[in-house]
Amino acid sequence: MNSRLKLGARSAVPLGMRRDLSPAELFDREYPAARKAPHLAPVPSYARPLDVRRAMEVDLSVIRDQRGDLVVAELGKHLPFVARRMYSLVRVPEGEARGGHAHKELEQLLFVLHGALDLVLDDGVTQQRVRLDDPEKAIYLRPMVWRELEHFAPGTVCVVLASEVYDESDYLRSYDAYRDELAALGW
Ligand code: T46
Repeated sequence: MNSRLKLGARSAVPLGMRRDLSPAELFDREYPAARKAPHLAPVPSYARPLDVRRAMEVDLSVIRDQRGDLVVAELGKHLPFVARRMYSLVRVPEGEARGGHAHKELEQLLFVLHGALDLVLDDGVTQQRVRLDDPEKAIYLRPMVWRELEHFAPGTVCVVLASEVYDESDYLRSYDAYRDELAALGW
């Protein structure tokens, strides 16, 4: 009788309390809050904040052996959102710049698979230039970070994982509109 009671009590303990949560389970628990208030959300444990608010650096995992390096970006370990789209910037002509916009809601993880570029970030107050030249280093951008990409080295391959499918209405493509949106949000 007693042992049956104990068994029943044990099975009433929520799943997450009985063992360590996996990175993906931790992500599921913490992410809804981050999504609701990205300007207040804590920095994920695996990310380092940059000077620009809502922008962070993430070290991807590398598995090295004699066949080469395998670089991993995994949900809850390096990737702070569910990726619904991937796109890449390739064959960028010398001297060309890209970006020049912010996103209202989109989150992104950017990294270069090959080559190098300058990512110029701006949160409306602080600007920061980050040289991306290492496939093991990624930049996580929460919403409302103005970005420009320039000084692409020849042959650069830049990959972006994005939290949403393409939606032009998510873009703020003028810096004035970006500043107005920041003011409206009170950020
Ligand atoms: C970003 C930087 C790093 C689509 O139709 N689907 C897509 O998924 C994307 C990303 C773009 N487009 C269209 C929209 C434009 O008509 O492709 C055209 C070129 O896009 P855009 O001028 O925005 O490209 P970039 O390189 O300036 O910016 C892109 C991303 O749009 C943006 O989210 O953060 O890369």
